[in-house]
Amino acid sequence: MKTALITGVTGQDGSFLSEFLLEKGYEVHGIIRRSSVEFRPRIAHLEGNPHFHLHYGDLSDSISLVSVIGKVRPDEIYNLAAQSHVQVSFEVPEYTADVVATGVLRVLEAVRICGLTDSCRIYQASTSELYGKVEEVPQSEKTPFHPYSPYAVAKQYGYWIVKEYREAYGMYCCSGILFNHESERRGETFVTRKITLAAARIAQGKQEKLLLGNLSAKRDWGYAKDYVECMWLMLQQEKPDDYVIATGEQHTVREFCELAFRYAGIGLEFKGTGEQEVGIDKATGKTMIEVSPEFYRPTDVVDLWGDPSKSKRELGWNPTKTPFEELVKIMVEHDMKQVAGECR
Ligand code: NAP
Ligand code: F7E
Repeated sequence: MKTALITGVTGQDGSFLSEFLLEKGYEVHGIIRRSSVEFRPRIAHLEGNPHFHLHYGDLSDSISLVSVIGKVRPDEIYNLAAQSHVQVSFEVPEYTADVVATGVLRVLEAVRICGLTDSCRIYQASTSELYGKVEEVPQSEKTPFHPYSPYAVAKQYGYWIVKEYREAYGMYCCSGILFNHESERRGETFVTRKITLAAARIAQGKQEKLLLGNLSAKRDWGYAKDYVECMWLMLQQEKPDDYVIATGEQHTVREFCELAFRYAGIGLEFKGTGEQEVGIDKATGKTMIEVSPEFYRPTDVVDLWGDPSKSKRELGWNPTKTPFEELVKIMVEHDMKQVAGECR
């Protein structure tokens, strides 16, 4: 039986990955932070499982990492912990750098200190945000990076330090360059979940309007549940390498809104441009969506589109298992039920 340690176990990806590894027969350990609220909704259903174990720790605290890694002695580490919100990274850049950049170094060094250099395989959660102000479309493993936010600059350090430890110490560590992946467990301030929750609330008369930022930003959105399989596949290869994980399809925020509202029973039509653009209910003429500069970023990434050829070819992964339409449907159906149970 293999042992895996997941940092960021309470997050969207950490929760799906825990389920995936438990099903594969792994002993799964996760690192959690102390919080004043001891309820972890995404993994509550796993707590109590005899093969699922939680340890307190923090990516900003080397001692806790050495202590947990030394105790668990994992075969595989999935480093998913991060301050993962791009817009928030402009407000807390130093903290973001500490966790997202130096945090990766701390995990790698903890593995060395614990004498696991030759036995422990490490997955690093890299990101399409590395391409930032993109230098070509679509983006592949060969596309140059141009990070465009404090979050992305910190992730670039994580990417390079993983590559460095691979070459300097022969460690089996690799980066998954994952494009946006979403789900019914996505944090509520990321644009997709903000839209599906708002569509559900508006359809049920619990919210008047939705305020959004850049409606023209384009993303390659996949389903998180499919993406965690790739993290595992990357650690099962003969040699460590870096892979782009994406669907190969691109949509705008505006298109995501149209589809989500359609699944919630509202036909939307967009009118106007820039800050004057509005999304109108075609049936009633009522404004459902407005643009608010509050959600603009000092620098915004607007053209992400991944080329998953290498992961398809070498990992045997299917990038279109859950098509875009299906992803939006899963999220809206979930949120229609969640909102129906909410107080007004
Ligand atoms: P998420 O839902 O925001 O989860 C982040 C996780 O990191 C949470 O478990 C959080 O714990 C934990 N964390 C934050 N700061 C920490 C710290 N200082 N020490 C220990 N744990 C800490 O993120 P996600 O969407 O699952 O993404 C997982 C990883 O993939 C992240 O590294 C993200 O940057 C990266 N990524 C995500 C995407 C995407 O589209 N989802 C794409 C590419 C890369 P709390 O619950 O205590 O806050
Ligand atoms: O923004 C635009 C916004 O916050 C997507 C993280 O998981 O994926 C995620 O980062 C786009 C941006 O995700 C709103 O300007 C418009 O262009 O959902 P998001 P993100 O920034 O792409 C990458 C791959 C990661 O690595 C990150 O960890 O949507 N947008 N209006 C908006 N975005 C938000 N959040 N809120 C709005 O109202």
